[in-house]
Amino acid sequence: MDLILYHAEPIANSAKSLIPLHEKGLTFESRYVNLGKFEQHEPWFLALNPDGQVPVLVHDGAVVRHTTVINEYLEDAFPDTPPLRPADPLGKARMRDWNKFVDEQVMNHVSIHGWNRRVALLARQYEDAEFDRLVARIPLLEQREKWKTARAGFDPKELANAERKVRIAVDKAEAQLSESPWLAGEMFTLADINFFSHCAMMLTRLFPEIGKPELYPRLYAWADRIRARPGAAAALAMPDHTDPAITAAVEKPRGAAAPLPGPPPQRGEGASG
Ligand SMILES: N[C@@H](CCC(=O)N[C@@H](CS)C(=O)NCC(=O)O)C(=O)O
Repeated sequence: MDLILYHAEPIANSAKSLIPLHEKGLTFESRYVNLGKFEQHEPWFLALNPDGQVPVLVHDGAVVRHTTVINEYLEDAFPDTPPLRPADPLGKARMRDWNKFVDEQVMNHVSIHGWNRRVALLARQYEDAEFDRLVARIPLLEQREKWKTARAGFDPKELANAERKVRIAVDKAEAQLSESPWLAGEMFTLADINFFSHCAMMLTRLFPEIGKPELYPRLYAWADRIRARPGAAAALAMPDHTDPAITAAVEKPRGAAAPLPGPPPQRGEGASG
């Protein structure tokens, strides 16, 4: 097999590269990396990605890292497959404008809520000494600190600030979708995949005050259109190996014993990057 993707559950960064592979109809070998078991920090994986993060693409033996780079690489390397990037310079610029926004101003703010909900449970599975041993192997200082904070609990002020940033991003997407059917214009692109994977697909579960279809009707209709696409649906249906007890705990709406208004979490909202 000349195309391999190392990835975790189909959400966040892993969904972001699994969706293009499926949308483009590319045959690839899926190699699952269990983040809950810290496999991404084992020496064999660090040889592929010294950052110790998924996903990683290997094409004919060459390693490609970072989702936005991987996704554009697929556009360049497989020009005869269905495009997910506009052909014209302005269309490309609009797509990259959204990708830059998601990568720099959305992803991390959603992520700390995901870590607060899910990764915290993974981190608390371990005794202190074993956790310290696992964390000591993490190559990126920031990720080391993030795992420690997930175990100890994030600062409520930091969580509130992140939620504020997410609301700004969701407002921006809703406004854009009143002007065009997709974020970068008339075409479904990598920008839609990016915002969906890093924000929209877990909005209801992580941010019950924001994630309501009545507040963001265009965004919810857009997300439904993405979920209905055969390629995206196939990517989102890829196996979820999360411990069922953790999934059950994670899928409870945040801070609520009783269900909150809004639709039930969609499939694939359970895990997090
Ligand atoms: N810049 C990287 C970020 C990748 C990333 O943050 N991956 C997460 C999964 S969503 C991960 O591997 N987390 C595990 C860890 O950091 O230990 C990309 O775009 O691929």
